Amino acid sequence: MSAIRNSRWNVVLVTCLLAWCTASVASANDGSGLWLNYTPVSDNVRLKEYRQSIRAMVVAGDSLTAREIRNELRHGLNGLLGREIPFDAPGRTSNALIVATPRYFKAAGVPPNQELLKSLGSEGYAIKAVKIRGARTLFIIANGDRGLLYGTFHFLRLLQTQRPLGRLDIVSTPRIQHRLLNHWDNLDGSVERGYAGRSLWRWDELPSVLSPRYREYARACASIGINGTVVNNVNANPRILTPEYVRKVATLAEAFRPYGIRVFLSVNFSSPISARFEQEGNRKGGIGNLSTSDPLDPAVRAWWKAKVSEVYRGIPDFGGFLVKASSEGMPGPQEYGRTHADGANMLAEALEPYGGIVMWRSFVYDAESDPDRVKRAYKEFVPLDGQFRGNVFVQAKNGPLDFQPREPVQPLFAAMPRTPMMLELQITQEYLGHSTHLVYLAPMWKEYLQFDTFAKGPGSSLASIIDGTVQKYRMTGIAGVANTGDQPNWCGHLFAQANWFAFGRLAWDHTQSAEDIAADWIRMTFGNDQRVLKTVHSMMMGSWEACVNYMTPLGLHHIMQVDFHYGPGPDLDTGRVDWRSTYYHRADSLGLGYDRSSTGSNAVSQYPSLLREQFDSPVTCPEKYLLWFHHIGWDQKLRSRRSLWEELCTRYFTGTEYVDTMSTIWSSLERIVDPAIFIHVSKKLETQRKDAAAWRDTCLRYFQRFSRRPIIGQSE
Ligand code: GCW
Repeated sequence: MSAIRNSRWNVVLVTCLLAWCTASVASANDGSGLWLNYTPVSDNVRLKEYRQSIRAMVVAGDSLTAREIRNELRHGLNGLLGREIPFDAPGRTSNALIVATPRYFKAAGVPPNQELLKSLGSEGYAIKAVKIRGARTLFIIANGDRGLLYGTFHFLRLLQTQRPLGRLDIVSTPRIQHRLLNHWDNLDGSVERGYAGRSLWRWDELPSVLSPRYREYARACASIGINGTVVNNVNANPRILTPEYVRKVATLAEAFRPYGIRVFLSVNFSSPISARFEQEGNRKGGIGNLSTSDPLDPAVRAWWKAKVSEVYRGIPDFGGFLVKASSEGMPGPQEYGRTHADGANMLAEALEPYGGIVMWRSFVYDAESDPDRVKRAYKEFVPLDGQFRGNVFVQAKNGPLDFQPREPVQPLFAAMPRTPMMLELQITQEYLGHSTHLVYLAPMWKEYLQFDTFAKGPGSSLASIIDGTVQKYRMTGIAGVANTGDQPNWCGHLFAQANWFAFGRLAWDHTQSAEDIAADWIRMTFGNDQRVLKTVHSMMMGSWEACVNYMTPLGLHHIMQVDFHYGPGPDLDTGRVDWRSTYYHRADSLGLGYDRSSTGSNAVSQYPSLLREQFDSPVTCPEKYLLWFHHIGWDQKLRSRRSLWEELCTRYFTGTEYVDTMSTIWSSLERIVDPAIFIHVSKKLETQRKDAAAWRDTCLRYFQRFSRRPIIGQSE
């Protein structure tokens, strides 16, 4: 009897356990939905308003993009409003959401304002609440499908963030034309500086197998306004241009196309050279049959023209080439005594008939040209201004060194009035704690975008240079080095998704604030709970400054581990101190910092007047760049009235304490946020705390060898 009872109990127990497991599996949030979760609207007043306003939908047209718009609205509104909203036949104009181009509105007897349409261009949109013949209607209007797609995502965002719809009157157009992700993904599936798993592109399965992630990727990009992607690493494998790989890339392009994402490729400058050369121990081996890739050689030019036409046969809307040449061992025109302009122009000429562009990177630092690395790109490129063909961008990183936690702006941006400059930001956190540290990057990007370059006197922010306002560029562009990989949550750290999101939003409109973008991301990711919003927002907003403080305060730079770029460079246990750290920080018994003033390396001379003078004097130089431009005595007093040494200690402690605080306040959300997400973030924060403390202790103990002063453990 009892045995039977026991076995019954076991069955019940097992059933319960199974049910519990299934439920927890179903509810476990792995972050794969990104900011497009479409969870039910929690505010009942809003929910009622939305349900009343959207009784039906009309999406005009039947293009692939129109179909995706329909899918998105169906899926989004289902989730948000908890009910199926029917699609109505064209003609309906009341209590409906109408997504259509001007043709539809004309046919419905409500011709749209011509001036508005003109201002929208090919990608802009308007979202309006209007009364048509006495009935209330919401409409999204754009001149083409892509505008409608962006407008649709904006509309859904309004619902996700629970905004009122009654007086909607939004007009939005992108300030920058080319808004690209740059993937440093290799053909073997690895990702250079990638911290979220392997590449999203499964080269070995393409073109026959189509991962559902391709579509999801394009959808996520489109939702934030990104319109192009360079799918392979700038350290480009020449094989990307073989017919085999072009077919694979064409399949990706097809998956991305409905979402308005154009594909671009990084190319290797030696591509036309025969592989035979590689076999002979010459690393320049490419995929062609030539013995040179001299850009002025007619055979080389013909090779590129034929190759480009082959690419366009497979991918008719192909975007163009990104090139890293004569940089970090990559081949380039200089090997043949030619200039960057010669190289870029050869490719540009081949691409021009198809409307393709070249993005020629300025990340060069040939040691011969100057002992100070940060000066080298400017020296090589400024003399070439005006020599590039019309479809060439020069693409420069935000700072003159290399994606450091903080740098002053790359002076090249102010010095190329006749060459469209494209800005390259890094979303992947190569130098900012990989996918382990929570660092919200939008405040950093805003600092760069708002940085006054003085290109044409005061008021020449970097943003107004790259959006073409200052120099009247014929084309404009911005790129972000992607932080995506094949991990379920795409970016490794849930909070790293916010950086992908923020990059897209700023690329579309750089005037948006980092605060507003963070608030949107939090609401769209975690829901609209005020406590979560406030807590998470406060964590994010100071996280970058904290990272600067615990890694490289006061203008310090490149003192991280060689190659890995994660922890601090000095290794106190072995006593081995990498040369590069000494090179960049110049610590000695007198003080700390790299003297780039007019009496030092004179890097300040590359900045326009006013900025130059400001940076040149340690008195007027902003403290955040102090040790970037100056060698400062250990006892010199700073603005806080503390000595340099005391200030350094204070900054390191302030940075680490911020991480401790993030960790504490995150714990307060334990029962409020999804348990899986809670654990995921808690673990990351725990590691970040340890890492930040290691940064502080290693750096201070290391610098102490020079300063010979006690470490003062206090923060602000
Ligand atoms: O920051 C450095 C990285 C390299 C990268 C290079 C570049 C793709 O350490 O990994 O190579 O910059 O931007 O070309």
